[in-house]
Amino acid sequence: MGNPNSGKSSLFNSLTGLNQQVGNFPGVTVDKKTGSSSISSSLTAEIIDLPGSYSLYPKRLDEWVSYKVLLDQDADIKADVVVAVADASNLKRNLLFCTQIIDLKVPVVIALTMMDLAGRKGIKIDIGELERELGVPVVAVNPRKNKGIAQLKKAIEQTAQNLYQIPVRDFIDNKALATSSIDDVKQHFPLLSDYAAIHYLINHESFVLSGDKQKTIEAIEEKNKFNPTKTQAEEILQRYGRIRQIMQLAVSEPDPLQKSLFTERLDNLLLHRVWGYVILLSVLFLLFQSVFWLAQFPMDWIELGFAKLSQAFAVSLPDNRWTDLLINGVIAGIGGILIFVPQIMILFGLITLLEDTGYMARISFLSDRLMRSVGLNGKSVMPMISGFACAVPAIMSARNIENRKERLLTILITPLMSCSARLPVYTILIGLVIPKTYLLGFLGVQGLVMMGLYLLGLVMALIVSYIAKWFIKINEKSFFILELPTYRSPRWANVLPTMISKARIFVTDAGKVIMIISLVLWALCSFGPGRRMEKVSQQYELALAKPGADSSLLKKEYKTAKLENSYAGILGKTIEPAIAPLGYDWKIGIALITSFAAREVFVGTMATIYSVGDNDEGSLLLKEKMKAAVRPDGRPVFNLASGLSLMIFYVFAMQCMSTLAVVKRETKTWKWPVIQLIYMTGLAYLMSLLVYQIFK
Ligand SMILES: Nc1nc2c(ncn2[C@@H]2O[C@H](COP(=O)(O)OP(=O)(O)OP(=O)(O)O)[C@@H](O)[C@H]2O)c(=O)[nH]1
Ligand SMILES: [Mg+2]
Repeated sequence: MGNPNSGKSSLFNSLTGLNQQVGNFPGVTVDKKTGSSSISSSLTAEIIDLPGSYSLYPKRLDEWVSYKVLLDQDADIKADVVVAVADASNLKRNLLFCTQIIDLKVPVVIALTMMDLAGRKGIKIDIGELERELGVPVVAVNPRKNKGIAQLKKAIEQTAQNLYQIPVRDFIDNKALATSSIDDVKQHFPLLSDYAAIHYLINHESFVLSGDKQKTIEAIEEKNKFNPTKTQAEEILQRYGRIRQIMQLAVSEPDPLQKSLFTERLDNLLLHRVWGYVILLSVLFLLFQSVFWLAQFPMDWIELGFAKLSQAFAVSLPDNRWTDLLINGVIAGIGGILIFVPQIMILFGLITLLEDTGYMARISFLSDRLMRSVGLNGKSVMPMISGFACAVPAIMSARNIENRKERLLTILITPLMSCSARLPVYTILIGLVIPKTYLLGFLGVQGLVMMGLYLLGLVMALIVSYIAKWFIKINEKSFFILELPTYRSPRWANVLPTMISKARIFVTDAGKVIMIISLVLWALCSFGPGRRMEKVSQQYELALAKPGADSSLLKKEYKTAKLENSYAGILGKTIEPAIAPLGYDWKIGIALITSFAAREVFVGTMATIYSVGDNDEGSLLLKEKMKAAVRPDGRPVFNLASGLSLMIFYVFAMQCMSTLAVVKRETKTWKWPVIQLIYMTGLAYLMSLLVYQIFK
């Protein structure tokens, strides 16, 4: 446990060897995460990483997670030892939470992180003295460098074996706060400490207690006229009084005015009222340009590699159904997934850099005013930016927004941010219909369009929020308090593993879905209702058998006819009337249906549809195949109008089951995911219609 951004997850990773997400931003962890660590040769511990909290007065959802564990209200977790992580460079504030935990009379070890930063600030901490004052073991650690971990494990082991006495004296005068109430509560709950009893009085409604016990506590409150607000305020005052004494004894701090820190000097520029925004925009611009530009090389290699591979198989294997399945089902599917790995890795590498240095928190700060004007909060920025990666974790990270209305709005608009699953769709369509030219010699038009699509999602998110805020009736006071972390050099050793792990998640999670859908699709494209397929094959076999027939043309027609009469074709044809006004034909219709569960399936579907029954002729590259596709009247299927319309559709449409599921989980009702599905799909349809009709 500990304050946000104090290094808990880093320590968790050091102890367990796992790779829990770490970032220089308060509120990275929003749920509990478990791992195991061998503490000594005879003791293995289950370590639980928890969300950060500033005090034992939980407001945000993620703070409740930790609070429940500490007060023994979590059904799954009973903590034997609490490791309270305290940021040594902000010790005073961190001690508030630490002393609260100690007063609960649970076994505690304090892990002091950021000693290096404290040293740089000129802060000197007498650890022995601090230990004496707090009455619990204190160990200096640096989880970034794996320092002090052995000592910490030792302290954990000894605490678990009860080698330390739990301090008897409280840091505050609990009795003075609520004398008779505490005694009354303890009559019914004899095992509680005085301080825990106060928390029973304040928060018992959220505890798992029988109806009788609830009534008992309420009666006690009533009888003693217990005033929670006053008690809290009084407690904080007393605690800070005591912490001041401890600090005087154990810590020497230089005059804060004397030394202006690197972070402060940098913030003068990066948070400047003009330059701050100029720099912010340039950073974002560079981010997207590099994603597009850097990734294009490995993407070309992967695409070509797969094309070569399927060609090799086509030549060497017998021409039958199974070869077709291998080449056009399996290989097309895998290739369709792997090609996006470079872009995903580069995007995440760069975002990790921004998070690690601490600049991400500044982005929140800079954009709070804009966010506020549309009903959001500076803290909505972090979920929105994570939304560029994937809406699922992004929506969960909205838990650290205090205000319920702002949190709900953030959840509603986050899926409009272009997630990594849309990237494949954008990439292939841009490559298809946007010329590869440069403005002023260096601004790539394709890159600009890509950035435009991302911006479009972002701007629409703000507009939707502005409109939706009038319809959501929750009245709560809103505020924006965000701790600006100190700038740190990124952990380079962490950037590559993060990139790899994101790629792996994409390949395995999305990959599974894409693979399965590709295989199902291959079957749907290859088979059809018996009679219809038979009729088609009879008709073409006859025509082909005729002497002097143009066999290559006939063969092509035959293939198209087979696809049209397959199950997939029939499905696509059925919805064609609805999507024709958007410029889509029935083949795209099939892709819209299959990608309903997950957007990234679009490209795999295209790959399958355009290659079924097509092993040896024409170009190998999907892009070329799509480029060559024509409508019955001879016009190309993918031109500027239909390409743009399709891109716009994917910017807005809610094509993701996982997102709907997580929104249901976070809002605890089906109402919001349903609203989201309807408004996003409606928006997508209207905007694509508009774009197609304009560019047609
Ligand atoms: N200089 C320095 N940086 C550290 C140390 N420990 C952790 N960090 C950095 O502090 C930042 C926050 O670390 P996290 O482990 O994500 O913090 P957390 O407590 O889990 O944060 P939340 O999940 O947001 O509550 C990261 O950038 C770490 O690399 C340390 O001892 N010294
Ligand atoms: Mg964390």
